[in-house]
Amino acid sequence: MKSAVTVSLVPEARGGPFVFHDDLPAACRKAKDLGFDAVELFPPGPDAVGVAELRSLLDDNGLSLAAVGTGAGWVRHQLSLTAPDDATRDKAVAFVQRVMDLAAAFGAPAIIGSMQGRADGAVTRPVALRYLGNALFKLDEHAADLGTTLLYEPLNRYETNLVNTLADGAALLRGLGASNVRLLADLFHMNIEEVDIAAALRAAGKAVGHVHLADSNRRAAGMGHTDFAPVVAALRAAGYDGYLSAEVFPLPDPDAAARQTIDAFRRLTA
Ligand code: LER
Ligand code: MN
Repeated sequence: MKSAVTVSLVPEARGGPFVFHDDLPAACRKAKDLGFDAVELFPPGPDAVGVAELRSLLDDNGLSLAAVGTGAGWVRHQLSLTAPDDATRDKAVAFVQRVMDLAAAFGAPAIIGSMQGRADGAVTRPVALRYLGNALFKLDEHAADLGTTLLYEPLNRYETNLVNTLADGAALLRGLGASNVRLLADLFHMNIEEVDIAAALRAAGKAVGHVHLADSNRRAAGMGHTDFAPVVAALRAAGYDGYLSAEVFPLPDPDAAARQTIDAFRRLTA
């Protein structure tokens, strides 16, 4: 398994669960100094960071790009894959496709998290799930064209009422026959929604393509009460060799959260 740490460049996400904020060159230097394998990027949009600039930042620091988030489509532009109107859904798909294009230049997947939206008065749950399925179907084809994968992230009940567990996410992807979309297992969401985190990971098996490493309270691993040993054992048993990427609050400060994460990562994967 490989280590990654999150960097957000989205001003609206400053209070959010990202270790580093705003300054990408500084974040890359910190990630390198601490010995992370990669950074995971949350850009304000697909054009916020140029490919050449990002490539030299990564190369200069010996880092890979673990994944790229698309949540700015929601927080900045109120785009959603399950919006009531066709035009907004189409824009949301196009936004995700352009983030996928950026990520694919680095062999990295894009993430569908908050862009999945939620059912509400205007869109019933069955309709929202159909919209989500239609969008993922198109995005699966785009991933195939790019030779990349897309990550779909079940979220906890306070963030979506569409898909909250790995099992429901796996069923959605199976129903679509999507061969280039894999699940993102966020251990914070799973702590709220799963009966047994390790059992859910074992059951999802090869469908898991990425892991957000966070403790029960969304702080760095070891700063809450999740028991990570069975979680990592379950990932090992499933043959998981992807990233454990720290998507956590920068508490007590970004450097301490990053150091706590890499220490925990080394202990858990030793
Ligand atoms: C949101 O809670 C989250 O976990 C992100 O990874 C998705 O946008
Ligand atoms: Mn997450």
